[in-house]
Amino acid sequence: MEIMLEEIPGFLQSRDKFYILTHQYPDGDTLGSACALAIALQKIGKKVKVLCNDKIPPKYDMLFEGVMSQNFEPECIVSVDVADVQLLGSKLEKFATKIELSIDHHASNKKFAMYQYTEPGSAATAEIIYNILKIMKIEIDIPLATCIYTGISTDTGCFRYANATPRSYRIAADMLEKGVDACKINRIMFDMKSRERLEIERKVLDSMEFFYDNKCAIIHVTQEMMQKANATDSDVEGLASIPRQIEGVLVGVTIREKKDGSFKISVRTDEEINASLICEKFEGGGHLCAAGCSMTGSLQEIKESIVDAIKDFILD
Ligand SMILES: [Mn+2]
Repeated sequence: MEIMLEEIPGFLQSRDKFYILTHQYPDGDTLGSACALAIALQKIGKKVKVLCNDKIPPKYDMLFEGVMSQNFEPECIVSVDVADVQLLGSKLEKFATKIELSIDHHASNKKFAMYQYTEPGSAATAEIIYNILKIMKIEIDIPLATCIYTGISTDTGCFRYANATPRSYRIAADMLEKGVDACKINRIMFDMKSRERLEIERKVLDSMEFFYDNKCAIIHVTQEMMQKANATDSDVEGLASIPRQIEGVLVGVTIREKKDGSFKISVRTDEEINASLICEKFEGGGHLCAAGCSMTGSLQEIKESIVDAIKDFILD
């Protein structure tokens, strides 16, 4: 059932031992939100553990600086920024039916938790966490501010995407006033690249194909390409933004082969085309300009189905 934002503090206060679940292929928002909530709950004497299916990429280490690592049996399981239990990944799927509270900003959220709070107007789940901390009157120190700022800046592409609202900027400004080193965070999140990342980018650019009068660009990354570039999952994060950078491209698609041989599709669009509707054709979803889905089959078959699905959106 739905829960109101104002009810969340009472919910959290009435429980003591929390597991906070993040989504697989973690990003700055799921980890920033989870760590911010963990630090806040620790401040009021709760036991908290942040869990993720995947190994945390080193660039996010700073988010965990204020989070204690401890072992205990949970009394309450919370998920943050997780739109669907399938996104928990195989290591966390055992918790799928036990999630008591889900806090999320994806309009496509599958409402799997006992108590669900979804705010699609929020650019990042971290904005919702910020509002919860405000109601709880928790003092925002630098470790907390770092988590919140990182969540908002990463989900808005450093405040460049259409999802960034005046509120996103206001919360970020508040975090700057709390002493957060935004310049350092932005450099780590947006400028820094590993050598492996550059190698995989080189291969991915080679894979690019254009359709519909160059209005649609598709790139792919296979496990074989990743092996040749010695790239890990974190090295391929954010590749989805590449096709849409090209002048005249309205729909950018990234097809990424997962370890199990299935494919993850990321669609990025201009505001005039709804990325979420394209992905819903393949049982996925997301936001207006950024959405995703999963598919199985050969790379060529998948590419053909997607190109076909996009046709109605591009040619009208
Ligand atoms: Mn998010």
